[in-house]
Amino acid sequence: MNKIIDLRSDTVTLPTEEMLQSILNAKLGDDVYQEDETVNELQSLASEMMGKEDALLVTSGTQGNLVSLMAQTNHGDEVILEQEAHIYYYEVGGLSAVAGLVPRLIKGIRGYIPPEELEKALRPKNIHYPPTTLLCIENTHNRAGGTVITPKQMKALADVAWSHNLKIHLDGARIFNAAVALDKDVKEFTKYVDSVMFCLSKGLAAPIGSLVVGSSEFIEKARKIRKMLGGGMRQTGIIAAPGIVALKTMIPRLKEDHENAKILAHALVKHEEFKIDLETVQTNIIFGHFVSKNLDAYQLAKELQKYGIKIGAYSRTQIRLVTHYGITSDDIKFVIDIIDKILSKTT
Ligand code: TLP
Repeated sequence: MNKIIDLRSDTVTLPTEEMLQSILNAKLGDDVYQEDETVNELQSLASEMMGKEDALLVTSGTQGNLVSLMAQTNHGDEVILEQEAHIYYYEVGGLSAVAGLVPRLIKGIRGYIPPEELEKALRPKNIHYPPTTLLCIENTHNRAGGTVITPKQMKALADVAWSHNLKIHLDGARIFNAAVALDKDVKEFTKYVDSVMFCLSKGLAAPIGSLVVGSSEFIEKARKIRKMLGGGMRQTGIIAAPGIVALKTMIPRLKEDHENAKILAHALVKHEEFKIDLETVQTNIIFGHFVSKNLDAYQLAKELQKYGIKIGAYSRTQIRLVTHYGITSDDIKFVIDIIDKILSKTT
């Protein structure tokens, strides 16, 4: 069997040899007592890189977002999100089911809420309305196709949100992809938000874990909520050690993933069946539609599987392909050749 080329997500990345070695050498302790030296080192590194006071290791991006939302709001508050936000779309409704929040959705442009739309959505104080206390931003924006929200755009949102006393939470699962795409320090983005969640286990290839960062006061609350949600872990250094390697070694190479995604997207749109807005292919995600008389997106995914290629098919037309560590430029060439072959047979 050929190598499996798994383009369903960058969550499938496997740890590097150095990450696996780091687990064996990690200094461990009980992290509920905050005595795991490796966790403490990762949290210091994360807060320094993000330009915030403190950080907290959490099990997943979903847990990190939930913990952050709960620490930033009170039960019953209204939270503003872009219409296709991961927190709203893919996190099992935890924001309402667990955090007791009312989502207010605003349609964005390539994942970006226009500041004037945010301004319009903010209602004056009135006995009938829930208090609006939080704005969520997602960068890069997953369902918009991995699009980048620039620091200038983030500032424009922060100017509106902060002037109305809203807190801002960044779902920065892939914030390093945004930073690498614009060749900017990640702090250029994070300075316009109060809290950030970012993932170690996507493009950075660590096996497990995400971090939440923000002020010391916010992290103190977040730590308690994480415990309530069952995320108080013990010798978590075995998760933190590969996370440190991820932050120290894996960020610059995200550029390769972005180049591979562009090459692949440009090759796909040569076939009229692929409807992909190339302007959205700014990082490692290709999100679009596949429309053909003879084959739907599910069938295309099945055909590709025969050659060891996996893609995301989300509906009869909607597809997603994600490049990442482990996908080489030769793999991309192979995928392009196989798609040419399948489409020449079926059309
Ligand atoms: N996204 C996953 C799936 O849930 C869709 C993926 O394959 O892309 N924020 C953003 C923007 C994300 O894309 C994800 C994961 C998360 C949060 C949640 O992270 P995890 O999977 O660690 O809970």
